[in-house]
Amino acid sequence: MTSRNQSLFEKSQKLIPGGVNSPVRAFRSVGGTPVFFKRGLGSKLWDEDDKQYIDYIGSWGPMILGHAHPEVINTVREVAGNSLSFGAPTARELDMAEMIQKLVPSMEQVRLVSSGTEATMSAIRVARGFTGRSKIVKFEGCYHGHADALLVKAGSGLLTFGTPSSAGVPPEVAAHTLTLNYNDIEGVKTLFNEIGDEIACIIVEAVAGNMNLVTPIKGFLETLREECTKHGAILIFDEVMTGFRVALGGAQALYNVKPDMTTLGKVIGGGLPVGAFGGRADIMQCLAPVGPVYQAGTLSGNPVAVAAGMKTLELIQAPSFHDKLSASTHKLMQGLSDAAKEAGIDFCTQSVGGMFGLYFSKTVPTSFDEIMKTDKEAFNHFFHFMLDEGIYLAPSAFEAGFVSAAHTEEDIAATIAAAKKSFAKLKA
Ligand code: KE4
Repeated sequence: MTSRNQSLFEKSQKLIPGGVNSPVRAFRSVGGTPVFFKRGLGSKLWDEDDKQYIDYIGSWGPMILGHAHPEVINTVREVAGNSLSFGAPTARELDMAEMIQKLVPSMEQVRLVSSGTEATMSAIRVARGFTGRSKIVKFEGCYHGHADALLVKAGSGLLTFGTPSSAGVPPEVAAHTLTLNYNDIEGVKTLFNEIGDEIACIIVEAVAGNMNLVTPIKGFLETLREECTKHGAILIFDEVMTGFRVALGGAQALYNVKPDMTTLGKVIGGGLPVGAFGGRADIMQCLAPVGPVYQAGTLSGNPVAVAAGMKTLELIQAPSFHDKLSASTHKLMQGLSDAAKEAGIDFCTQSVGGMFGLYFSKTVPTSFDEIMKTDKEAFNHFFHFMLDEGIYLAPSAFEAGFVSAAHTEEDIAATIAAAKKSFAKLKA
């Protein structure tokens, strides 16, 4: 009997490319039919066939409180009644700017946008406008949204002039993007020794979550800071995923490295479209209408989205919120690792705050190359076995997972029990 998911997917592919509004949702990496959801509450989701799942994607990070948190929903209901948008300044945007500065002190000035992509695209433009330089540096395996300059993949080797990893990106645009290997401290030093004074900025996921989870090795972030300072380049921490997730103050608080600029998204909107970029006031003063770098947005600072974000940021400041989130995430990781060990499967895990990585490999990867050597096929089978058990993991071996404050001890236990069954099927 065709499920509603299948019939919806067949229809949606006729009107929406790949049947989805964002590629990773299409299950192309893991195969099978994507799940169409209609309702979420706390840690749970229900699909169009009324099947229940424990959700470990949380909309790719925003749902840190869990789905349909009553206080967030009530706030949205209240604010929406006063109009959905003005296209003019509101006091609430000032409240959000003050909240961001309180939680991320390096963001002396901030501008709100409507997505992480807008935030990183704008931050790059400001860095180029402030320095007068064109070259930017990113790291292979890091994803910063789909702005042209950032859809660039390295060739082989430590240093390469970028070639586009997407059609439609002119080679002339990609040529300004240099790509290094994440955690390659010597590669960073070599590049800056050679052309440091031509580099406008480095943009980096201070904890990488878009090649699966890869954490910075000791000295990596510090080296980026030192080299940027020495050569007058701007250090941008893309904390769209890590902001308010790995710690209340983000990765920069966790690792005590201060970037010149930071980009935010996801949690900051609580599930509604909010992004932000900001940093040193002298840099941000380059922005129109004060300075020569143009950037704009009809719905930037949208009152309803900002209200949802403000309520979310308020609630995650509850006493020991992040300690509890880290503890439940760690407990899940430990349980999954133990289950794999019992089954004799090469599998390991790691977590940072409320985000985690699952790896079908003997050791935790610390680089893109090591990630690419993990057993993708084993992950894909595991993903589907877990999905059958009602556990919704990221549909790709190259994504991080997310736990919310709504995940209970029972959820963690049920997930570990489902993993035991799934590992047994893998062994069979
Ligand atoms: P958005 O434009 O999707 O709001 O943000 C782009 C972005 C920027 N920076 C980082 C570190 C990010 O992780 C993202 C988006 N993350 C992906 C998950 N891997 C979003 C999911 C999707 O593309 O559908």
